[in-house]
Amino acid sequence: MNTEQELKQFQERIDNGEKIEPKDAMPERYRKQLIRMMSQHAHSEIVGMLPEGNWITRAPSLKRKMVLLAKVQDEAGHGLYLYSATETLGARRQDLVEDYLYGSAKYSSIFNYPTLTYADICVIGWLVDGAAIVNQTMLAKSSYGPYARANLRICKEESFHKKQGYEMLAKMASGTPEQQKMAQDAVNRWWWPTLMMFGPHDSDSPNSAELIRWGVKTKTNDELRVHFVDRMVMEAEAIGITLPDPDLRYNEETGHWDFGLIPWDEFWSVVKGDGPMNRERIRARRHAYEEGAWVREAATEYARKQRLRAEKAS
Ligand code: BYC
Repeated sequence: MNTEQELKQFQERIDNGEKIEPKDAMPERYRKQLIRMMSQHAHSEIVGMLPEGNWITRAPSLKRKMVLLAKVQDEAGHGLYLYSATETLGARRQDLVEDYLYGSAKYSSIFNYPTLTYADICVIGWLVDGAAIVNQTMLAKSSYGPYARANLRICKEESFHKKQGYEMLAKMASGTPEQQKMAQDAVNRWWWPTLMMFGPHDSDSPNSAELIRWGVKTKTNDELRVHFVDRMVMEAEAIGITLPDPDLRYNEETGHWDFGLIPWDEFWSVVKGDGPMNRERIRARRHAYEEGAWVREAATEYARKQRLRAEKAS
């Protein structure tokens, strides 16, 4: 698809709110942008299992252990839907995975921070999954059908993730002075990195304009961030948590909460690989990938034999 006329027809389909499906004609750049963004999303879900997985054996009760185990398994499922959805664009999963393990593909900055106490698990559920819901509810309206449908399903599960985190945090915030301190400390550490999840300011976001024109994103990074802060201010107040931003103020004119300067130097340093846990996360994922090679080989061989058997029988 290259001619002016074809590009115009494609844009008309987008503007009419039609979904683009895998076998439809699409500009090469649209396909490339989707592969970049969807695979980054898939890698994030998989890397995102590490900070919480670290606490499964130390969850404070059987109930909390079961909830955390279920949540971490859900994240694996999200990664798998998203890799499958990316494969509908002609990408090979192995290439995508190897590009982030040994190449330059990105994953969400948020997973490069450590989980120091159990309160971090509560805060990941509340803030990180809360931010993911805001971002992915928008992506569930994306112009690319498989990505939109994957996000719809993911959001249903994220909603349980956020609720369990908020419920635990509310309990901790009304517990002993020590528990209250732990809860507040975790919020203080995760607040700014969570705001960074939405990406750079719109003025520094090279991809946003194109993605919005093609309906892949339907809201900008800043619009989503403002929406998220508005929701979190109320939720924090309801459980007696203070958000660590002295500049947080309600703006009567805009009807939104204004907030302070995001530490962008920290964001870019994490994105470039120099965050507190970047090396550790990549090391853990490489180890799992390399140690799991025999499982992939066995599954491929099993599938080949099944196919041969089915062909002989038909
Ligand atoms: N971290 O032009 P921009 C979860 C990069 S997991 C790292 O604004 P775009 C969960 C960006 O890639 C859900 N990199 O980009 C799992 C670009 O670089 P490249 C995670 C970032 O695409 C387990 C450059 O900066 N969610 O919920 O328009 C447990 C310029 O940015 C980040 C997703 O992955 C970042 N935060 O917008 C718990 C959502 N931000 O690629 C929870 C899907 C920006 O040009 N992705 N960069 O080299 C998106 O919505 C969009 O891709 C972004 C960025 C908003 C992230």
